[in-house]
Amino acid sequence: MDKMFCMQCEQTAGGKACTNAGVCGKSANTARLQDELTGALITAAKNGIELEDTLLLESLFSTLTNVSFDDAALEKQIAKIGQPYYNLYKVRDADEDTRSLKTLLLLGVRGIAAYAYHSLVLGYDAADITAFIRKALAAVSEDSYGLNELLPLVMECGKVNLTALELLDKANTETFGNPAPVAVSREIEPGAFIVVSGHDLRDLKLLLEQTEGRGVKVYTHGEMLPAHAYPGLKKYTHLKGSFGTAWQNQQKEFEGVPAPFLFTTNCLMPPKASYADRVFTTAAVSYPGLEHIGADKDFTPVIRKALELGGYKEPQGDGIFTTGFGHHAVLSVADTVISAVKSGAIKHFFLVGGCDGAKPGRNYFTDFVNQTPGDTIILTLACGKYRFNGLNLGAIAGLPRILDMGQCNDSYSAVKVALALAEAFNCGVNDLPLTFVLSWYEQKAVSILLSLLHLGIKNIRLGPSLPAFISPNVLHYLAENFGIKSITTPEADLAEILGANP
Ligand code: SF4
Ligand code: SF3
Repeated sequence: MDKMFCMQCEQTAGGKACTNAGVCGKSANTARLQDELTGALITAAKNGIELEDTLLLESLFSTLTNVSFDDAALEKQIAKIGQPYYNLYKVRDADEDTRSLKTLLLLGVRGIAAYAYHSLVLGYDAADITAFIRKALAAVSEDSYGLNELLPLVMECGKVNLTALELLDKANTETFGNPAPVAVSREIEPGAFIVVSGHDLRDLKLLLEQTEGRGVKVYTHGEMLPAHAYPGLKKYTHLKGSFGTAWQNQQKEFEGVPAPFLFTTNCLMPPKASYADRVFTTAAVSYPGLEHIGADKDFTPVIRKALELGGYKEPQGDGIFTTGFGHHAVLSVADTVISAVKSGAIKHFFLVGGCDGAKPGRNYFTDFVNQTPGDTIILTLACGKYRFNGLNLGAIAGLPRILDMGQCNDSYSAVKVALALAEAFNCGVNDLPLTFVLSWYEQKAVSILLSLLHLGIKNIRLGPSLPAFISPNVLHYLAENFGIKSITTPEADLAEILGANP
């Protein structure tokens, strides 16, 4: 018998499932506990027991890839729920299409939970969203459910995720202001500093408050880069710049750095012994042996560690990353964009974004962007942007050709811009010269993909490989109805896209 069964992310073993240990570093025991936690949530939902929203969302968040590796923390969470667990092996033993759709629903719900969690901590009520999560969790346990019952739920999952993204956009912009384009320095100045990773802007804000006047600078890592664009965060002069690149490079990039790292969400990789003493976690992120900052958000241990390590003596690194092109910034120059399209200065838009990962096939996204013609604009978001956000591809109509719209959490911006363009040109989104070329890795990408399908967006290209949990019939359905396809080569894909939409 397999020691575990997990197929939820793109790097799953052999493109099928991790059955012995996770490629991500998750042990079989952790995988079992995450199944039990999910199973306990399913039982509660099935029996109409309304768990508190925070408990529900945080529990689901801790089952996302690269969030919790901590058996004791998971056991504690299971105890808080206090329900017998529904055995997820029942889903795995179902026919392949039922299994595929139930998995899609469950993973989509995990993604939604992550987004709703960030809104909830900023004081935004997510009750409509958690009501759907409960309904979806209960549906996973319905043995009689097949294609007819599950497909509509999977589509509804995309709709609800869009609501969650819209709520998060409201929560972030009302709390921290509208992001504005900004050039973020990649130089690390001498002196004590903290590197903060993940997606949670509230955690960053609290850390900035607690470090103010303490002689400790703060640098963002990975998905935290777009935080520099928010007036409510940028105003802290000790929020200095950006450290490193995407999550999968952390074991290399963290080595020998004289500063602590704080993970507010995914993607945490098992830390190497050489730097484990300086990695801190908070919220749903947890790893055995690492110091965890609790709900009181007292970051004193992190600050103490920064002062103790002292930082670099000389400046390190150079260059910039540009970010902050959220819907507010892009739509404020909508007239310029529209006339550039009308005059032929902009021929095509590509949304190239999503999650990054370690597979060599991900060079596709770098090559693709490098090969896009000079009269095209690349919108990007999430950590997949690190494949090309260091490139200088010039500008059109005063806009850089690569526009970073933010985190995966800011996907609502891309949707809003696409809908506004469609309205301006009086056509449907699918009639726009706009193509989605998405990379996926974990479950938040699954929920975003479902949102794009809910909006009826067609011909999305997905890579580097298709999810292992999509059965041939479900894939056929997605290809027939939405024209979803796998990426091939940048040359062939570009020729096809631009040939079809000159
Ligand atoms: Fe494997 Fe991904 Fe699951 Fe980790 S999260 S165990 S790598 S499928
Ligand atoms: Fe990245 Fe983990 Fe998905 Fe927010 S940080 S996008 S992978």
